[in-house]
Amino acid sequence: MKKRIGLLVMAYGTPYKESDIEAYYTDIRHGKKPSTEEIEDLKARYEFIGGLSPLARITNNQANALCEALNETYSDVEFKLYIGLKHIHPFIEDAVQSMHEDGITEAVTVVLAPHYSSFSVGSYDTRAEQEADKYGITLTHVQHYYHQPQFIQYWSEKINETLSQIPQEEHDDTVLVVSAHSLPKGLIERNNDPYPTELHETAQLLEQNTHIKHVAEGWQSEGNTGTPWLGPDVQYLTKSLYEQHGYKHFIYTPVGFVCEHLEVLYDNDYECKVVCDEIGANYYRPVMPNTDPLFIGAIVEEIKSVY
Ligand code: FEC
Repeated sequence: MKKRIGLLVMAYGTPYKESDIEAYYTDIRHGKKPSTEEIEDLKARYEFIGGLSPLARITNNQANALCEALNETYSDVEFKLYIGLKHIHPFIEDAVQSMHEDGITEAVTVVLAPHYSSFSVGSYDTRAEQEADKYGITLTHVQHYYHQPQFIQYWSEKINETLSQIPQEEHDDTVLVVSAHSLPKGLIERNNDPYPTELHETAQLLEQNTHIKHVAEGWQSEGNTGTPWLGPDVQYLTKSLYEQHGYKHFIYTPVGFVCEHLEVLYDNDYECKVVCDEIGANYYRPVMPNTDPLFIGAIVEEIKSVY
């Protein structure tokens, strides 16, 4: 008889329909309603990427693929999947409540984000813990998986494949931009948060495992809070790398994200591409991990190390 436990997969969440956008954005702003102009701006970005984001669909596919892989890997445990989102239903709390209703007393949690920050993964975990405490459910958290060999292998293969499209003699004129979502700088520094170090280690591992000659680290998708965020921003970085080195090819790997969604399809594929077009350089962005077996395998390995 297998032991039955919960698998709580947590992710950012995205509007399911246009009329969800305002409430979703208000939730991101901790309940403070954005201005009409900000809402219109966000709507325009969603429209630009085709109406809405593919994030909801891909999150479901990733969670199902992970649960299936875990059930194949563990002979003595049966994982039952629950999806809990940060900014839209089913919220993290809804998922924990469903576990309780199903009689689950133990669960493994994982956030669909590879690097740990107390402001990203840590805040998901805290919300899950607070709800689980009400029902006496024990949670084991995966904190990060950026260092897992299969995660690095996924991105390394994609980078080498992209490099193979660029003439060999121009590899010295090619740079890899490794990025994650920016966060407010003050918060990160005051809390000695591991987030910037984890991105740096990811960039180093990619440099060691690929044929790329030049690697730069950047931050993207920063919010508009009037305070400094982690930088350099990828757009600014693109311009300054071009001014300093005259690179002809820019390969963007937004490794802080795990699938195609607004922040990749707009902030990379539109905004960074605009800068590349301006400076006359070529823009490349390999396909995101989505449900690639190497990506799913990386999370399975990390779960095996904690549970
Ligand atoms: O495809 C989609 O529909 C949703 C894509 C999406 C992902 C995502 C991931 C992260 N965020 C993180 C932090 C912040 C902070 C603020 C913030 C604001 C937004 C807005 C949208 C949005 N984020 Fe997001 N984020 C995604 C979408 N994010 C939309 C609001 C408009 C805008 O600023 O563009 C700033 C809040 C504020 O204004 O006060 C902070 C972090 C991640 C990566 C980790 C994770 O996935 O949890 C960190 C995907």
